[in-house]
Amino acid sequence: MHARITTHHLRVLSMILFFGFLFAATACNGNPGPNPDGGKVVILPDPIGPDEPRQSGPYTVGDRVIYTRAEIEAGSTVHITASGLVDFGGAFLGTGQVIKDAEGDDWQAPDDYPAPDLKKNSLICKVGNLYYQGGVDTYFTPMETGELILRPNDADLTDNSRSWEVMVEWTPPED
Ligand SMILES: [Ca+2]
Repeated sequence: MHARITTHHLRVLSMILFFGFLFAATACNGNPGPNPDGGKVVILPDPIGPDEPRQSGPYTVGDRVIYTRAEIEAGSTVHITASGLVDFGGAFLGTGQVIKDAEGDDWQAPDDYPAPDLKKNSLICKVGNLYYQGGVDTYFTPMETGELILRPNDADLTDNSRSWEVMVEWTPPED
C-alpha cells in the first residue's frame, strides 16, 4: 500500500525537523542562545518565602516614641542593631550629663519608667502589650503579635537630644 503524503504529513515532518534542529543547536552549544529580542536576560530575585528574614529601618530613636509600622508575628526571632548615642538631658551647668548607646545603664530603671524591669536609659522594644530589651546587638522573641514600637527607657523624652539609628530584622516562626 502506498501511503499518500498529505499537507498534514508535511506539516508534521517540518515541525519534527524544526524542533530537532532546535534541540541539536541547544545540545551542541552549552551556552544559552541569545535573547531573540536582543534584550538582556534579567534574572529576577526569588520572592521572599514565608520563613525568610524581613528587614525594616533605619529608625531614628531619641526624643520620641517610634511606631515602626512593622507588624511582627508572635514567636518571631527579632534582631535589633543600633548605633549612635542619646543624650538623656537633665544636665545642669555641664554636670550630670548622661549620654548612652542603646545598651543604656547596667541596672534596672526606676518604677516610674516605661519598662521598670528593663535597663535604664536603654533601647526598649514593644510588641503587643509587652516591652523587650533592645541594645546595640540584641535578640528577642515577642509573645504577642503586633506593631513594633521603639523608644528609650526614659521617663521624660522631651529633654533628650542626639539619637540611636536602629535597624530591625526578624524571621517569622516556622509553622
Ligand atoms: Ca530624658
